Amino acid sequence: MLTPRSRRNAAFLALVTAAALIPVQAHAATTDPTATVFFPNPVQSSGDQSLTDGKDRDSAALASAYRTVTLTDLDGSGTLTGRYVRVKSETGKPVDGAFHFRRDVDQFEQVMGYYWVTTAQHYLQSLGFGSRLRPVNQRQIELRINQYGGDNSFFREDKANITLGKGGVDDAEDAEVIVHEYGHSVQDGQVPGFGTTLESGSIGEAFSDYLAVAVTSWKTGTPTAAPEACVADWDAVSYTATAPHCLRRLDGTKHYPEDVVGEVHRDGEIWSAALYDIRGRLGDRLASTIIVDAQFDFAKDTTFRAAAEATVAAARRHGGSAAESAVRAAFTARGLI
Ligand SMILES: [Ca+2]
Ligand SMILES: [Ca+2]
Ligand SMILES: [Ca+2]
Ligand SMILES: [Zn+2]
Repeated sequence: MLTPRSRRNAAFLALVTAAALIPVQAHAATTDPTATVFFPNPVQSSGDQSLTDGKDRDSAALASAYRTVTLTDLDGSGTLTGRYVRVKSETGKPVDGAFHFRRDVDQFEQVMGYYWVTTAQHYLQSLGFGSRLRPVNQRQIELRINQYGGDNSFFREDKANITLGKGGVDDAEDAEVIVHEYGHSVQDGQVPGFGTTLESGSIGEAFSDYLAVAVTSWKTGTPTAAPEACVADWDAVSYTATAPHCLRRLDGTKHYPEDVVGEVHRDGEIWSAALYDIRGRLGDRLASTIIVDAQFDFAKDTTFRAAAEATVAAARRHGGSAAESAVRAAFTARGLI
């Protein structure tokens, strides 16, 4: 029997129950927001090597390069703050609640930075890092877009953070530049302070180029209109005269030691060609699993030879003797073992 008091309590409880349900329903109805990005960059997606920066102007020729995607892992604040990256812009207003911009608006690069860093982390997780394998760089990094005058982006090892500049084509308009910088963060996450010498620094540049291609091919499909081995096809239109426009390539013919010139990006092409060869022999998934897992065993001042041996050992762990011989053959072909 319900007394007036218990009837009131029942009514109150019903209200409480309803109130408690509302946020749950609202939360369930909330979907991750959509955003506009390049996928991964206009030259790679269109194959049009004649596209130019045009001083950051948007144009009809670029219309087909935009793609609607979903932003995941956001903290719900409306800003580009999420599990794996927090975007801090030093140019333009910070993004707040809306994520659809074109390239002539500064917020476009902020959205690109958020989306592609998060995508790169998802790629690593898709290989099993953070589940069947140990996590790789599962921390919130900071990504800055600034007016740094030179055409360069860089990784600040003291903070594991990324700065993307705006020289030529804005660096963050090319997913491969973003993921390249994230590659340095990944290596720092695995071996703090990694890359203190010419050879270890070259491995850093090489792995970052490799990751840029692996992540973008994983997300957007193997390019059909541009060479897959070409890194930063869009950013490179500002500083390369010949097509295809590439910052660097993963399929060069450099050989150790006679092609060493003493500069990390150029010498890195010896290492990145070996990584790309491994990927060609074993497929993306096994190759990247081996390559990334091996890096946990690198000294921060590793030599090419020691790193190659660690990668061969990782190949044996993950793919047995067949993978081991494939990886050894790729390094042997470059003179690295
Ligand atoms: Ca721009
Ligand atoms: Ca640039
Ligand atoms: Ca590319
Ligand atoms: Zn780099």
